[in-house]
Amino acid sequence: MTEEKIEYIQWYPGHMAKANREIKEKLKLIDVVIEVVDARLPLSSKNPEINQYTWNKQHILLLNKADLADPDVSQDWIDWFKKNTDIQEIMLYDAFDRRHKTELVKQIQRLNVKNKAQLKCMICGIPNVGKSTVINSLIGKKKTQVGNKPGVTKGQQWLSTPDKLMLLDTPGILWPKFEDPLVGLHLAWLGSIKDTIYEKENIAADLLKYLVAYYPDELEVLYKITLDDKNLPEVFDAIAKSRGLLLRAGEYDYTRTSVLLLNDFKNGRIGRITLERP
Ligand SMILES: Nc1nc2c(ncn2[C@@H]2O[C@H](COP(=O)(O)OP(=O)(O)OP(=O)(O)O)[C@@H](O)[C@H]2O)c(=O)[nH]1
Ligand SMILES: [Mg+2]
Repeated sequence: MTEEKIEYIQWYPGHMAKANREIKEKLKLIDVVIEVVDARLPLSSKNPEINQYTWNKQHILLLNKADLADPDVSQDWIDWFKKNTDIQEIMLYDAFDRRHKTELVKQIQRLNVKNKAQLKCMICGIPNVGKSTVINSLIGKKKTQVGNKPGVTKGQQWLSTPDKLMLLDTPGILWPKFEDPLVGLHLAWLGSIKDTIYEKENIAADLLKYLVAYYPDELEVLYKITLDDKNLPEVFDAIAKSRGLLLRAGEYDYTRTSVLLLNDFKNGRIGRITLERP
């Protein structure tokens, strides 16, 4: 069995089961659950198990990284969540925009129906959606460790904000089984599962297929290529050629081209893109 195969089977690792247990232990203290998803894939990045934590809590859903998502589709998602869930507050969020922070504090305080002196909020979600960055935005300082890869936060941590909130940062958690196999692929695009679980070339090819269909102009501009009626391998070649990613004369380096495409997407360089529609 290859190493990748083993990792695939063990992709719901022991530390996530532990993180899940620790979240359940803290729930009785919590007033507000702030669930964070990635606005570029709001449904795939939403852990269905979090509903078990929120039924008797105030619940806020943040579609974070909204600055990287397609604004038109984001609005459709807000409408969809309002119609199809009973979550109290649903917000587009950019953790680096202070206006969003001000609005979020206002919404949290609006949910303080019992007029508590200090509200306790738990921030949870899958890995790499920006939970710790959201906390830093609410504090106004870099108090938690962040990074664009899964599993940066290893344990829970309480932090207080100038607005008298107590925030609990939690490690990203996934759920043990994806009903839809596409979800695993989507989470690899977001960097929410380790990118060694799938072959990079396969993840990149599926991403490229989506981008060619929905965001052709962005691809043409970033990579200085023309799509015309090129098929997928030809588009790959064109990107490799444009970026000079060659193995030897006349032979393109698909691994480096795949890594380039995945990183450009993860870091928002391709443009404002949403990979899932309601
Ligand atoms: N563009 C953009 N990037 C963001 C935003 N929020 C977070 N990020 C970036 O996303 C990456 C992950 O952020 P973290 O806060 O570490 O994510 P996390 O959910 O705490 O991740 P784990 O602790 O690994 O579960 C970092 O590179 C952040 O800078 C946002 O609103 N917009
Ligand atoms: Mg974190």
